[in-house]
Amino acid sequence: MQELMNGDFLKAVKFTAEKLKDVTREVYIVHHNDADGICSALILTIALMRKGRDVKRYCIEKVHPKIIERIHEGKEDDVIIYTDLGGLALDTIAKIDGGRNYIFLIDHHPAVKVESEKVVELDSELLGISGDLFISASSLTYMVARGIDEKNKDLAYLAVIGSVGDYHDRYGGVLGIDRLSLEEAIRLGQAKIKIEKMRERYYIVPLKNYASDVAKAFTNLGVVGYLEKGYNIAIECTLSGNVDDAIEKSQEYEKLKERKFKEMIERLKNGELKKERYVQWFHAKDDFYPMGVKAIGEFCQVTKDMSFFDDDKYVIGFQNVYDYIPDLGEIKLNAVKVSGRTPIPLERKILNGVMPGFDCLIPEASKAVNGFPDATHKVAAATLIEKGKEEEFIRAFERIIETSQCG
Ligand SMILES: [Mn+2]
Repeated sequence: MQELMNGDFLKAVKFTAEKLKDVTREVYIVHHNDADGICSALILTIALMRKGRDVKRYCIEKVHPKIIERIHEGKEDDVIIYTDLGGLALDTIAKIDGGRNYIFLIDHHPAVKVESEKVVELDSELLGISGDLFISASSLTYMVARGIDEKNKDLAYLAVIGSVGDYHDRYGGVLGIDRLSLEEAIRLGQAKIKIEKMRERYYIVPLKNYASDVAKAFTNLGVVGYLEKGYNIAIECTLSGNVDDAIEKSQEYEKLKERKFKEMIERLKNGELKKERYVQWFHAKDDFYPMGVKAIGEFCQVTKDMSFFDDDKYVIGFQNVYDYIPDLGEIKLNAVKVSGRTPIPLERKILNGVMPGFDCLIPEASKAVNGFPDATHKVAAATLIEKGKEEEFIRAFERIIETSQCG
């Protein structure tokens, strides 16, 4: 598989693996709560377990300075690996750590470059491989695991599940390095390709289920069951080789989500949706529990074109960030997650340049209330603001449109 990859990438993978190979320190894995993050954590956990290392994991939704502080607090000369998140925050992570520990980043998201003796940064985007399509965090950790020990090649099926979890099969099948993980899994008899409606589906032999079903279940457990540590069910079931229980539990969470979303829709129809001149907004407060803050974005996405929303107004949803991280305990974040979406007619106006996009509106409105813009695209965006500043945020948002500050 090596002759197909660029030299710098392979070198960086090898370097990371060499550094992890004979580690004798305490190892902590910080990972994202979706299927790709869960599979990345699994691959690293198993690879290090096989080296006789016991690892501790922290599953988080987002990197936030207060969360980083808590993770690094009291640790000295330990190894802390961030995977499937952290790329853009690596400078903050390194700064908060202050050189006390060895930090590894194994990520496929855009990242800032950090040069430090105690930081090992393996980010596919920085090495010219698109993490959006050609390599999942799981495929990347899989390459590292193989570098740690050749016998870890039998973790290929986990890389396939992670890749499918990030929808890297959206053009009909997985591509690039994800494809190499898949081919390895096929060679080892772990995966079989089935063509269904012009698309590939991957049957994962050791787990007796399709990758897409396992991935969906893992993301559900991690996201909908976040505050109840649903991700641990995914991890334990995979380690025991029986994911049927994980799939069943995830279906319960799926039902819970549907019920919560339905209740919220009713409330919005019954007057909880506030309409301003350009914006229509609502606050889910703590009512999506135990779902993490991804819930508000998903809710806006699935409801934005329903008839109770005006089709020419921006949709803004707020959800309280819990002051509690399941693996870390209480952390006073005092924050609210803001999600923005647009009904299709407004989306067209934005894409035609008639109305400003969230890519300008959200960062600008966040700035007005000292928020942290997160992911901002033209027609979908998210940010974190301080609790209590919701109305001020909406006023700033309206004002920015009114004064054509965003064109
Ligand atoms: Mn990912």
